[in-house]
Amino acid sequence: MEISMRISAVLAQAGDRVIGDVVATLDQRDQAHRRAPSPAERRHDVEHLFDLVRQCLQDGRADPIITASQQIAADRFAAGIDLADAQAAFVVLEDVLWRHLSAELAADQQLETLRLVNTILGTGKDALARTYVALAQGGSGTGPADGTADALTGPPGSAGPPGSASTDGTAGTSGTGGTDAPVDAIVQTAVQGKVGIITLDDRQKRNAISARMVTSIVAALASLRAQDMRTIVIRAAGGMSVWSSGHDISELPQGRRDPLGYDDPLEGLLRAIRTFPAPVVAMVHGTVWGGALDLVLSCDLVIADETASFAITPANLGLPYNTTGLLHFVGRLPINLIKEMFFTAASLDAQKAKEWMVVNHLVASGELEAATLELARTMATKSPMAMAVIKEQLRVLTDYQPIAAQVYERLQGLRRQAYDSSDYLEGLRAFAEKRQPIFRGT
Ligand code: KGA
Repeated sequence: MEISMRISAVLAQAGDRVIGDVVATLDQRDQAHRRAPSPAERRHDVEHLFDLVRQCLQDGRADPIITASQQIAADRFAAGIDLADAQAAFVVLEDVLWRHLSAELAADQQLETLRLVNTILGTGKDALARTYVALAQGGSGTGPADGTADALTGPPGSAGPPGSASTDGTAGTSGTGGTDAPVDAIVQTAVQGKVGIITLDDRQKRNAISARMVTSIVAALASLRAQDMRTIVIRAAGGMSVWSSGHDISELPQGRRDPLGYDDPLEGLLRAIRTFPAPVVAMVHGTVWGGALDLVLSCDLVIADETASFAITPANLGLPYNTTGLLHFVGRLPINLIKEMFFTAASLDAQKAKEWMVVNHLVASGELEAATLELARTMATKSPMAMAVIKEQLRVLTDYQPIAAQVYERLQGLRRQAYDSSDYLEGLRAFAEKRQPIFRGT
C-alpha cells in the first residue's frame, strides 16, 4: 500500500499535466480519424477516468473503475462509438501515466507502479469491452467473468470475480448510488452476494424509459450476468415516488411509424428481461405508468409496498398498443381487468393490485428492501440451470399464440390507422403541452 500512497502523492501534483497530455494525444488521434467529442466533453471524460484511477489506488481495489466502465460502455455503445474508440482514453492514459510516474519514482518502485496502473486500467478496459460486446450481441452476456481482478494486491486475475467481496451481505462491487457511478448515470448496479441490483435513477424524467435508459439497463443485465448473478432485482432509486413513468413520450415517433415496433428500445428491454436466464424481481415503491407496467409484468416476480400503483395509459395518448405487448398482459392478468385498465387508464392501487395478483407480495414500505432481498437470495441458492430452463419454458408457453399471417396483418392495419390518426398526434401534443387531450376519433 506504501507504493500506492507514493503514486497517489505524485498524481495529486501531476493531475493537470497528465490530463492535458491525454487530451492532446486523443485530440491528435481524432484529427487523423473520425468523430471527436467537444473539448469540454473530452476533458471531462479524461478527468473522470483519472479520478477513478486515483480512487482505485486509494481504496486498494479496482471496483470503482469496473462500474464506471460498464456505464461508459453503455453510453458509448448508445452513441454508436466503436469499441476501439471507446477504449482509446484508457490506452492513452495508461501510457501517459506510466511516463509521468516513471519519471518521478525510484527505479525499484517502477515495476510495482507499472503493475498497479496496468491492473487498474486493464480491469476498466476489460469491463468496458465485456459490456460493449455483450450489448453488441444483443445483451446476451459474455459468460462468467474470468481474469478480471477486483483487488490490487496480486497480479491481474488472481483475485475473485467482481462481486466476490460482497458475500458478507454488504453492498458489493458497484455500490448502488455510491460514488462509483458517473455523476450523470441514470442506472446503477450493485451486487449483494449472488443478487444483482439494478437501480433506475432518472429523477428528472421520473424514470421514463428512454433509449439511453434501455441501453444502460441492458448493459447492467449483461454485466451482472457476466458476474454470475443468480437473481436480479430492478428498483427505483430511494426517495422516488414514481417507479417509472413508462415509455419516454418525447422519443415516440410523431405519427406514420409504429410507435411500438419490434426495434423500439422498450420492446428490446422487455425481451432482454423475459429471456434473461435467471429470475428478475421488480421491487416497486411508487407509481408505475404505461410501458413500465409491461416491464413490471415482464419481470418474474413483483414485490410492492403500499405506495405502489399501476396504470396502463395508451388510451391517454391515442396510442395503439402492440399485439406482443397485449399478449404479455393476456398471459398474466384476467381479461376483464386488462380491459378495465386499458380502457380507463386508471391506476390500480397497491391493495387492488394484490387482490388481482399483479403483485406477488405486498409489504410495508419499511420492509420492502429486506423482503425483496430475502426472496431474491432464496432464489439465488437454487439450481440456476433448472430455473433458467423453467423460465424459458414458461416464456415460450405464454409468449406465443399462433395466428394466421392475414389475421396479424389485419391487426397491424388497424393499428396503423390509429397511429396515423390525428388523435395520436393530439395525444403526444397534449402531453408535451401539459394539458388534457381532445380526441375526435379521427
Ligand atoms: N416521457 C417523457 N418525459 C416524461 C415522462 C415520460 N413518460 N413522464 C414525465 N416526464 C417528464 C415531464 O414531461 C416533466 O418534464 C418531468 O418528466 C417531470 O414530470 O420537467 P419537464 O421538462 O416539464 P412531471 O409530470 O412534472 O412530474 P410529476 O408531477 O411528479 O408527475 C409524474 C407523473 C408520472 C404522474 C407524470 O409525469 C405523468 O403522468 N407522466 C406520464 C405517464 C404516462 O402516461 N406514461 C405512459 C407513457 O407511454 C407508455 O409507456 C406507453 C408505451 N403506453 O402508454 O402505451
